[in-house]
Amino acid sequence: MKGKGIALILLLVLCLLLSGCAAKNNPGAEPRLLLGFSQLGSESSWRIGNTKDIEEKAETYGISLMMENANQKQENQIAALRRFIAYRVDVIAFSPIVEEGWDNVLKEAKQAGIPVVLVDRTIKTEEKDLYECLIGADFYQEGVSAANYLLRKADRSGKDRFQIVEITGTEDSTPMRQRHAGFMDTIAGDERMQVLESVNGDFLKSRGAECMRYLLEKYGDGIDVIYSHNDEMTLGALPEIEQAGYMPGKDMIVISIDGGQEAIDILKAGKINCIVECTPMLGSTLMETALALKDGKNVDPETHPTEAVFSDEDDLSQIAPRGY
Ligand code: GZL
Repeated sequence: MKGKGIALILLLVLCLLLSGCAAKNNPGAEPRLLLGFSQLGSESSWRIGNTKDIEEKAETYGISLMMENANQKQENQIAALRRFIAYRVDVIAFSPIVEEGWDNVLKEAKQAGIPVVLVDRTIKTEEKDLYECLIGADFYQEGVSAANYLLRKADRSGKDRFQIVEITGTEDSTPMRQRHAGFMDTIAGDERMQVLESVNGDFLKSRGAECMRYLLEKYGDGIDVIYSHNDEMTLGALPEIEQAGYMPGKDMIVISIDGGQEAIDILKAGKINCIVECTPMLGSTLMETALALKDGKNVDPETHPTEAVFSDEDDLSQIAPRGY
């Protein structure tokens, strides 16, 4: 009996805390719904901007948000989803760190009758109807855009050989798989393009530096192009290129993805040649989708934000402040 009493008290405390949260989000009125969101981590400026946008938009839309940060661990995300199910939230949303391994917990959400929204990244599953929709970038297109920039630059240069190194994001994540595929499919068949090696930087600045050090030691001035799957790893790689005696953006073409303020400023300084935008501002679409699902409305299976490409082909003075 004693254990049950403690559990009841804890649940009561949690409800009081959440109602306080609801009051903050939407003073004077009941929250419109309770959204459980599992964020995968805080590995990059992109991720931090994404988290901030989701928190701000929950407040704007009067939605009570239970957010849990998984610190880059899939098991933490699965545990968070189970807590959301136990708490009987109205809608579950999460950004899956990798594509595989979600079937069991998503079947539990389905059995509990709680709709699930994928944010930013997707999952691979043989099961049907484990989630309602995906809100996130078209990463394959981002890879295509990166490669198309390189092909245009190659055409202008008149050179007949471009040796490429690739620093990839988190293994088996959607952006890593699709940014790689989009880029490689686009350069395939162009005899000028030769990929020397792809190494995994896990979307982290420190790992981007390690990868670049390794690649410079192995290939040195044989490197003509660095294709990096996110700005964080690019920011780690640039000092390594300079310490090895090369000028990034001049001696080596640097292509990156995300488009946060720090990287855009370095693009303007000429040390990065091209940044493919990947917006983290997915909060409004997520809140509108959650409200539609709560009301039993149909939602689009996939929503891809419109994204730009910023490069040394453009007038970079026109780029508005990035907000992440
Ligand atoms: C892309 C997102 C990626 C970013 C990285 O939508 O999943 O994860 O490109 C982040 O910066 O780590």
